[in-house]
Amino acid sequence: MADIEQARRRLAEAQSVAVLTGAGISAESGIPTFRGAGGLWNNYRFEDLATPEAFARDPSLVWEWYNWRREAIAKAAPNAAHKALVKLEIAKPHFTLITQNVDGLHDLAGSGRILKLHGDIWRMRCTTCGANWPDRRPSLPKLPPHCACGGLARPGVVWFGEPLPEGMMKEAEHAVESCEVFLVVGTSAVVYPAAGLVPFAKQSGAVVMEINTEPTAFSETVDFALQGPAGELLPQLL
Ligand code: BJW
Ligand code: ZN
Repeated sequence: MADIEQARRRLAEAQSVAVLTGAGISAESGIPTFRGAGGLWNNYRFEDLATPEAFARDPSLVWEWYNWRREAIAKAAPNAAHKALVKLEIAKPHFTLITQNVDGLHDLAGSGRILKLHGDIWRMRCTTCGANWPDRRPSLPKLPPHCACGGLARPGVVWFGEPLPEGMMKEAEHAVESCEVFLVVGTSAVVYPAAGLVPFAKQSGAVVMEINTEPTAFSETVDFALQGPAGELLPQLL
């Protein structure tokens, strides 16, 4: 409890804050995480579903999985943690939200600018002409979907082995380098380059606070490792 009180004070004093979120922030909205208890990768092999090779092999299988996830995500609403970050954004002169999540719950909560490092499940991209468009339909009527040009469409997300959206990591690094407090919420911090932002923040002199229900590889090295659900701890921290 003393820890959270001290963290709360440090956060209140900061003018410049950057936040990195992961699947854990949406767990309380009912969206499964990837790793840990109930994680998607316990039941599915990412090599079959979340790589460009998997999509080239079997686009329909990959799309069935993404369609199932779209249906589940469409039923979910932002929770107290997503909402707390909107309040934080309003309160701070300098604020950057960096997320690994593709679920769009930060948008629905009302966050302004979001650096979506791993893309957006509600966007599509054409594998032929490169067109890129939003599609909010919870369930797609015909799989696999196609572009107006006739090319095969893919989910607008970043799979293993693919580069992150152009320039986005640079923007994230810039925000992390110049923040006073770096808040890391609900990520196992094992997927790079996103995970590298945590040690980078420390090296750049930020106070690093982690909120997670479990210890992570970085819990020992951060300034505050707050253990508990984000939907409870984040509102307490503000
Ligand atoms: C709670 C909670 C509650 C629960 N409250 N907390 C060897 C070494 C280093 C790197 C590599 C390597 N081999 C390959 C790589 C690179 C690879 C990588 O990092 N692999 C590692 C896994 C080893 N990275 C990549 O391939 C990336 N690209 C890249 O490196 O490109 C280089 C390149 C350059 C130029 C040309 C070509 C290439 C891309 C990574 C893409 C990741 N994609 C996914 C899928 C996205 C689409 C989709 O959603 O389907 O992104 S994988 C998945 O993991 C998803 C997530 O964004 C990402 C991170 O997961 P996250 O958010 O941390 O979730 P979890 O589930 O892991 O953790 C949840 C946490 O919440 C847990 O800790 C819980 O305890 C906690 N929690 N409830 C608070 N209520
Ligand atoms: Zn096209």
